[in-house]
Amino acid sequence: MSMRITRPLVVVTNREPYVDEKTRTGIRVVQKAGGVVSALDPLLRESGGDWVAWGSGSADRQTAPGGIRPVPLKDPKYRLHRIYLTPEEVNGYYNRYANQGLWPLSHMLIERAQFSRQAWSIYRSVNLKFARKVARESQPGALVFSHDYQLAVLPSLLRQLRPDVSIAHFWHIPWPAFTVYRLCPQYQELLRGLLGADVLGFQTPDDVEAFLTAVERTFRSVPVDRSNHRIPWQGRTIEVRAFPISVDIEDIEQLVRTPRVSRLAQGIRRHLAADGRVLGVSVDRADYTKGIIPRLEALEEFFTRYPHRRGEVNFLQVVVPTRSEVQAYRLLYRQVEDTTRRINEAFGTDDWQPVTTIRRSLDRPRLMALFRAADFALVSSLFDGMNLVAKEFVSAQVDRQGVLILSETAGAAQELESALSISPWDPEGFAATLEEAVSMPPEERVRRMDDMRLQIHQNTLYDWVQAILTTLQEVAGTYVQS
Ligand code: ADQ
Repeated sequence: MSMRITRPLVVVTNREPYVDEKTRTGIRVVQKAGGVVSALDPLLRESGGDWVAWGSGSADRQTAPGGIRPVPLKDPKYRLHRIYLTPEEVNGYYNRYANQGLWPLSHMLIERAQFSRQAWSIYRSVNLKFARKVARESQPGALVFSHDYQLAVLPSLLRQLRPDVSIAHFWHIPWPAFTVYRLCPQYQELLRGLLGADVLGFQTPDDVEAFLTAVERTFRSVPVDRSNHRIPWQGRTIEVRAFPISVDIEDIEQLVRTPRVSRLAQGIRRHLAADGRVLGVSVDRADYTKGIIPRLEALEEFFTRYPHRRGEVNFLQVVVPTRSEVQAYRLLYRQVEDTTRRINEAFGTDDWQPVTTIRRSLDRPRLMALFRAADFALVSSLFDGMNLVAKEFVSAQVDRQGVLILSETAGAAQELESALSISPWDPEGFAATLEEAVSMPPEERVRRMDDMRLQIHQNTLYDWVQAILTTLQEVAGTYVQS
């Protein structure tokens, strides 16, 4: 990626881009793939800079003398600064306040949200630890690009320590309605924390509106400029904008066309779509926001209402357990297994099983081969900031015969308008849409897929980074047209 960065860049995330793990024979480097890492790692490798993150790997201290891990280890291009957290800090900051408080609240699943002053105090002190590290490592006038709900108060803490730096903070998950957001006991402190940034990025225009409303309702004397999405705050003006995150579609297209991935895709079809069977897929972290149980219930409804489809459709879901320290997540996986079993017992025959659930993380070639091979993909999130799986599926569909069924409450639905839209709360409607997908004529599939592919080509992962950093440089007064 080529873009002009006029000042030293510092990226700040909770998770680190490279985790070093001890093995019996030495050290294994685990690269954390995901939107942010895939976009910012190449940029930092090209332009140099710093990345500050929680050092969570078992060999992290070993490979980072003085807390600095060169990236790559041989022939370093940038520095990864690791912050080490005690088990109590991980629990209070990450498992409790962020994942059991802010995560469910932001997805408007309020019954799941739990807050406590003790967890808040740890959350705040870990944010301060991050802020101090960034303050120490940033060069004068640096551009700081920080991320997400784990680090909501970092921007203002950092600004107090280093008024010379410019800060963009990106919120990856939905911003809830104010009536919901206000349920968080620390909602005012969190807003003040975020308002330390110069640029605040959200996934969709709806999130931007909801955030502006929260500021207006909380600080009634602040004249929020709703038409220009600007907030005057403590002598500065904060830009609040939608920057929908995306994927590297060209890279995915190239990958799925390689002989290896093409062969893998053919193998998947031979195995799961033989004899004219239709293959549907879903891929998610085992998170209750992804609507995995409602999706399975919709499939149950589908096979009940359209009995002629029994034996014709194979549904494969790849679910990778996450956040297993939190009980709700452990319970969810068990529920997914139980529901899968129930459907298979109800409808399965000697030579056909409607649903296969695999518990694992697929590597990129296998994941993309699966997306290329599938006839339809189901994304059924209850709420979702964006949902990159939807965009990855579309990107991998170079044959343009697949159908995307997408929850209207996922951020991606605001861009991918040619997907078949469902409500995860409406099993009968969801089942009818599944039937529509399975019986869709080839020309319509191509037309819809072409529309969505064009959309992603027009806003790739690199456009996302570029838009945010350009805005930040404009605000910092350092933007130079290249
Ligand atoms: P997530 O909630 O993690 O991200 P998502 O956007 O779907 O959700 O990204 C998940 C990523 O993990 C995708 O790249 C996907 O391919 C991969 N993945 C998931 N399950 C996998 C499996 N079993 N095997 C291999 N890979 C798997 C948060 C927000 C989203 C937002 C992103 C980025 O919740 O709404 O889109 O950040 O901003």
